[in-house]
Amino acid sequence: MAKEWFKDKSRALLIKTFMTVLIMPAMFSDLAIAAEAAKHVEHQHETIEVSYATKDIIIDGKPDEADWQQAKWHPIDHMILGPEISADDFSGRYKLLWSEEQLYLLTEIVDDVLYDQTADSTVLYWDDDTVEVFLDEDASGGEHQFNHNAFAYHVALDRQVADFSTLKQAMTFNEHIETVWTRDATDPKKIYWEMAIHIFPDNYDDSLTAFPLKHEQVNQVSPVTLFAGKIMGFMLAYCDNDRSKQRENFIGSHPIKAVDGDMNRGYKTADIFGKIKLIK
Ligand SMILES: [Ca+2]
Ligand SMILES: [Ca+2]
Ligand SMILES: [Ca+2]
Ligand SMILES: [Ca+2]
Repeated sequence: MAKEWFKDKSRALLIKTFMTVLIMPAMFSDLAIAAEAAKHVEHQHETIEVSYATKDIIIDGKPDEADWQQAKWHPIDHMILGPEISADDFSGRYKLLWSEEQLYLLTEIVDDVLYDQTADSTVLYWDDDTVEVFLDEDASGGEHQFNHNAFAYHVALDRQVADFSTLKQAMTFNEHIETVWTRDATDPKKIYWEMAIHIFPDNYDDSLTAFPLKHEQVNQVSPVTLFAGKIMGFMLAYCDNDRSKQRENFIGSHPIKAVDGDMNRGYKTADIFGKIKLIK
C-alpha cells in the first residue's frame, strides 16, 4: 500500500515537474506576447486630438503663430528602415491644427545634410530627404497603394508632392499640399516645415490631373470640409538621406508591426495609420 502511495506520489511529483518545466515557460511566453500585442494595439488606438486654429496660419515656414505655440508636440521616433542614428543625423517632431478648409502640419526636423539627388519629383522621391504624410480621410483603413482610399504624400525639399496614381504611376499632387520650409535662425540644422493640407475623399479621381495637367479640370473632386469631432487616419514619417544612393533611414511617428520582417507598409495599407480627432 505504502509502495503504491509512494509510486503515486512520485508520479505526481514527476507530473508536477514536467508541467513546471514545459508549461510555465509557455505561459510566460504567451503572457509576454499578449503584453506586447496589447502595447501595440494600445498605441495604435491612441487618438491624437487636434486643436482648431483660431486665426489664419500663414504658410511661410515660420511657426510664430500663437496657435502653433499652444499646440502640442508629437514625436517622430519609430525606426522603420535603417540602423540607429544620432539626434544630430535625424530627430523630428510635429504639431497639428485644423480649420474648415485644411489640416495644418508643422514638422520640426533636425537633419545634418539636406539632399535632393533626383530632380524629377516623380522618380525615386523616397530616396531624397522627404516628409511623408499619410492620410485616410474617412479613417477606413485598408489597401491604398494604387487607389485613393488613402494618400501617402511625399513632400520634397523642392515643395513638390508625389504619390502613386490609379494608373500605378507616380504623379504629383501639388494642389493638395501648400508647403514652405525654413532653417532655424540660430540652429541651421533645424528646419521648420509648415504645411496646409487639403483633405480629399476616397473617390478622388486623379485621371484628369495626370500629365499634361489641364488646369480647368483640376478640381473635379473638391476637398472635404472639416468639422469638430471628425476622425481621420494619420501618420507621418521622414526619409533621411545624406548623400547615399538610397535613403539611409526612414523614421515614423507610429509603431508599425512587422510583417515578414517588413515595417515599411504605410504606402500600401492604411490599417497601420494612427487616428486624429479634430476638436474645438
Ligand atoms: Ca507660419
Ligand atoms: Ca541626416
Ligand atoms: Ca479611406
Ligand atoms: Ca538628410
